[in-house]
Amino acid sequence: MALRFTTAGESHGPGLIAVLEGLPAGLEIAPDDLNHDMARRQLGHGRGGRMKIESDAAEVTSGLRHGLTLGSPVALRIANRDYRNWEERMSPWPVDAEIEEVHLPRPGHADLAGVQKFGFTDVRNVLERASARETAARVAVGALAKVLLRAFGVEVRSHVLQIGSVRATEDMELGANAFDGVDESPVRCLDGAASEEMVAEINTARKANESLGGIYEVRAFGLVPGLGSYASWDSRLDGRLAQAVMSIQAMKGVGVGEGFELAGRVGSEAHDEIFFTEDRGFYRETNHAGGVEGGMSTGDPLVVRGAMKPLPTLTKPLRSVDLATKEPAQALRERTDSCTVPAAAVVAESMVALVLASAFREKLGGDHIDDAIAALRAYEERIGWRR
Ligand code: EPS
Repeated sequence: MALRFTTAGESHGPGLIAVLEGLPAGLEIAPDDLNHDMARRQLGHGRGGRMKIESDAAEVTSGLRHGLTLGSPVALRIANRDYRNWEERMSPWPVDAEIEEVHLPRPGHADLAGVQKFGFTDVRNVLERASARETAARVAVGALAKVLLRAFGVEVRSHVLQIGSVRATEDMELGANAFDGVDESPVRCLDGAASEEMVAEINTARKANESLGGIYEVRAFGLVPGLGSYASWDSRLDGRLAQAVMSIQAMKGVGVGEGFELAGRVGSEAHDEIFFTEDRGFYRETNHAGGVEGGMSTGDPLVVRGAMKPLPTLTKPLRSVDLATKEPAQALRERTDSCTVPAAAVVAESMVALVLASAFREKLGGDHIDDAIAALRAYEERIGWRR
């Protein structure tokens, strides 16, 4: 059984829904497991006015009883508090009021290709679903995946490496504990000096009606070798991670380990040599590969990076064309965030957690969490895994 999830919901509609299938029974979940990550996603310097309206919390409507999973689909609902300001414009049912259509597609957004594809005249039919508001639902199910991973001894963490032109110092050796204070940085960056420069760069960009992108990194600790498989293209762990992270709104690049940097190295400096001692079993002293070889986890920390473009909703809009008149016009001008890289890193944690949790489910099976843990112990024993 793999994990599967789907989300539904428009940004200014009544709310978001997520359904997660494939959790084993008997997994203990607390409300804070969900709401803590949902609150983390709302933070970060550079968010706009919407985050003052929303205070995300997930209502569980199925799949849990008295704090334990039932092995049935878990359904979650997150209300959009802003819906009260949009009821007529976003009503699921016909309304008497005249609703003005949006005809000014934003370059870089789903707007133009979306109306062409679905045959709409109103860009709002596209932008409401294309909006990154949807990531609140992903984080809710991702939080459940993290609870499952924790039962297997796995932690998923993230930090921001770059915002605009400011790059933090990098350290491939960072362990899980290094991330403990990361949410205290307003940009979720572990490098204090870079953190301050990032905040300043966001402030400058905001004053100039600009937006900023950046790069974040997700790491997962406590894995075992052999999650995913080399045997079929679509079971490769790195391919699945790339799709999961790339599917987050505004992503333009994903790397595993040292990713694109490896392309310019000679082979002897790109790979992680293998050693063995009775004490440690098989181990490597470097992790250029970011914990994946041949589409499988190696058991070393997983390192996945995502590159996010600057948000395409701008307070000083770019040139576009009015869909109704075909005349040149400025793109839609809307309330917006100026930088959401810190939040995107939290979303990427969730997506990575969902892929890893699914790979564990495929490998270990089990209807009850205790079956899955017993299968994990048996596997660790078989391969002599000592971490
Ligand atoms: C978003 C635009 C902004 C963001 C939104 C994503 O929303 P609004 O148009 O309501 O101001 O705040 O993000 C969220 C609502 C969220 O929860 O992250 C967009 O166009 O993608």
